[in-house]
Amino acid sequence: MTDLSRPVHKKTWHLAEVEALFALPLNDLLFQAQDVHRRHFDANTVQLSTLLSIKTGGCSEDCGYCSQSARHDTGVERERLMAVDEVLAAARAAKAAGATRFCMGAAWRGPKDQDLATVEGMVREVKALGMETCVTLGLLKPGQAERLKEAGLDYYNHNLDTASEFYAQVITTHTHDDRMNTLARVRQAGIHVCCGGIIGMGESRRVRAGLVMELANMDPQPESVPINMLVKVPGTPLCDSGQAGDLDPLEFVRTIAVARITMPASHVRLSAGRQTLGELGQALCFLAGANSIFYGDRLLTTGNPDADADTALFARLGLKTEPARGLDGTH
Ligand code: SAM
Ligand code: DTB
Ligand code: SF4
Repeated sequence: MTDLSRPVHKKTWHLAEVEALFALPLNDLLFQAQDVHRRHFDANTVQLSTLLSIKTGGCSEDCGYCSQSARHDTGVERERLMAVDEVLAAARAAKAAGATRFCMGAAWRGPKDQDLATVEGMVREVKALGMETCVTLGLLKPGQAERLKEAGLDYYNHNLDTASEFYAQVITTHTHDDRMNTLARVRQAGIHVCCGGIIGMGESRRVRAGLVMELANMDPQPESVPINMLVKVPGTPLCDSGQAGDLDPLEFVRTIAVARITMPASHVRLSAGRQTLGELGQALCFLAGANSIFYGDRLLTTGNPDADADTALFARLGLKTEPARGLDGTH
């Protein structure tokens, strides 16, 4: 099992190298990805995280894929920040269903200090259940990551979403550099980094390779790398404009494999899009080196396979689930 506390040093990836991986015959790419996967992980074990939207909709940002932007008319109802006891009830249910990590997401550009105090309470209580904790709250100001660390936060999710060259075509209210600054603050505070992106937004293969290259060149590499397939939500610019087009699901499988090869010790999470991929598509993603999923019948505002369907799929594939870590973050 990999030791997340040990710095993993690695090569610098160049765009042409990452593009060359994408261009391999699929069988060769999957073979390489499996080889790398088996050298770093048990190939038949998957980690389960359950998501909860603790503050929904009404976000100031204009992310072109997002159902929760106040600028997009998607029918998502705005909800205020949840109370700690409601969050705790959901975390208990997730634990009982077999999740080891509980991820709390808020539709904010970034947290206000007062709201952060409430989230700190959530982190403390979820951690006390014996679960790993993760939050995704947007951009952090100096000092906020330290407060979360102090509350017991294990992971902060903050995605690059797409390569820097394509960023402004998807989001204009903040920049790729703003995201990098928050990631540096999270790392500096000693919190594990969960950072990935979205595939299927109408980007080229070069952009997909650029995203993976940027993730793989972080030093240290993110411990967790969620790869999302765009969920097309009516009312969002990426859905309504038709810009996203239809992604070949094998291109998504390739992206997982390239992430696995370039980030050998990271958990690569098969994230949004599992309902679209279906069971054979998901099986290919596991073969390509995905070893983590979001577990539970909702992501933030959209659907996800239900727990029974996942249990049945794991049984068919002979997959086991990763046991919970100790409260100190070690195995
Ligand atoms: N507001 C915070 C932020 O932007 O970091 C946290 C929540 S935001 C919804 C978390 C991530 O969900 C985004 O960075 C994006 O990668 C993913 N996401 C949101 N909507 C999506 C969609 N329609 N399809 C796929 N992924 C999506
Ligand atoms: C991530 O990379 N994917 C998750 C989690 N991090 C927060 C969110 C997916 C959201 C999909 C669209 C929705 O349900 O609103
Ligand atoms: Fe807001 Fe996050 Fe959605 Fe962007 S992705 S609109 S920051 S909730």
